[in-house]
Amino acid sequence: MTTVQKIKEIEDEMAKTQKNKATSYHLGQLKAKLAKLRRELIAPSSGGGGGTGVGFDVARTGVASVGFVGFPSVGKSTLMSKLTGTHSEVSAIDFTTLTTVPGTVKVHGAPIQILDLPGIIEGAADGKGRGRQVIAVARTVNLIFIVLDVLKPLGDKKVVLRLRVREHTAKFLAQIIENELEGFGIRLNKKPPNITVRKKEKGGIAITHTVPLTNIDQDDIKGILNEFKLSNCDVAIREPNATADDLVDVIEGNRIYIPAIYVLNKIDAISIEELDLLYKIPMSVPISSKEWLNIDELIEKMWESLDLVRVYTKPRGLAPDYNAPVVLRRGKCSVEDFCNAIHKEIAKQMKYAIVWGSSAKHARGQKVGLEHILEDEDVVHISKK
Ligand SMILES: Nc1nc2c(ncn2[C@@H]2O[C@H](COP(=O)(O)OP(=O)(O)OP(=O)(O)O)[C@@H](O)[C@H]2O)c(=O)[nH]1
Ligand SMILES: [Mg+2]
Repeated sequence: MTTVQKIKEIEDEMAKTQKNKATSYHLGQLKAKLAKLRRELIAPSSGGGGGTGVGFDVARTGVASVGFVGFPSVGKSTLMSKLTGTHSEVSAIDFTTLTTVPGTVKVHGAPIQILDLPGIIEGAADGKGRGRQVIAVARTVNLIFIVLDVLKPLGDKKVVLRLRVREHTAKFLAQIIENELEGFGIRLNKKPPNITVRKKEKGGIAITHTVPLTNIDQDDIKGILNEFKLSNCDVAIREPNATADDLVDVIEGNRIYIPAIYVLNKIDAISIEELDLLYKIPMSVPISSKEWLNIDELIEKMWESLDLVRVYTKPRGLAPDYNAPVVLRRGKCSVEDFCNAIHKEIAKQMKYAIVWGSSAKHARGQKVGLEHILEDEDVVHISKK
């Protein structure tokens, strides 16, 4: 039996098993088994559908990257070509794009790399088409655009029906793509769960929680730990409404948490009433890449999601240079990171820095050291030894 078949079998068994006190432990075990099989699929050495991003990955430029993921012919390449000015083949035929096509767009002075990817289909994570290579590249980006075609697959439905159906279909199609990414260890618009599992030499299992356990019980937890052969460990749950999946994610540990925006494309071909409904879908931006509608909102949302920190340099006695910010990533935006982004020698030569802006304590500027954390649009002067 192939890994994909084994996964299918466990999924079927889980669907058949009603969750109650008597089955909790067993369901926990099945969840853990599923995660282990999925790990086999992600591993580069496994067969069926090719390895990871080999041949699909491209040189990385810019401070952050955005990957376009979606079914074929939804308009990913049209959007990428127009955003970046880089040519990526467009056609009405499915699977036009065959590999990663990189381009760059400048947003608020920051160069952002855009990766146009081949279309994926349901079953991609299990090795259908080039899905796994595509998703392997998606694992490495800072933001994912899930691009959807709002016209599909409702072309021939009656108008009245279409109105309500569009909203549901868009959500449904988004879910299929999301499942494929999840199957590959990508978690969208989520933070790592606040759960710790600490292995010990002996002493058995101790479970503590600072929040009520609403979606998981002690038996689920024990079932999962047993399947992972964790017989001596401390489990601490601080995540409100933690699920069995959250626990499995923490134990497996190779999950990647990436923000995502649902890009609902081709709104040039729908009515205003339909558009109103699409606006209700969370984390989404309706656009038309062909007619260039609402692209400004998309770029703004992209900028917010990337959460970048622009820092302006101020030479002694001169005004800050607002045209060329040093762009840093949140979580890597100390004065030291700022120095290193300019030149690796600067941090060593620095005596102190003066910072103006939201991270500074007072408006006249604050004297700080290398460890100071900068905020977006701060101005920094480096004083050398
Ligand atoms: N009406 C309309 N058609 C669009 C829009 N954007 C793209 N299209 C059309 O949709 C078709 C597919 O566009 P592509 O950009 O090649 O789609 P893709 O997602 O890159 O497709 P693959 O590379 O095969 O995955 C082309 O015929 C485009 O002209 C849009 O905003 N509105
Ligand atoms: Mg394409």
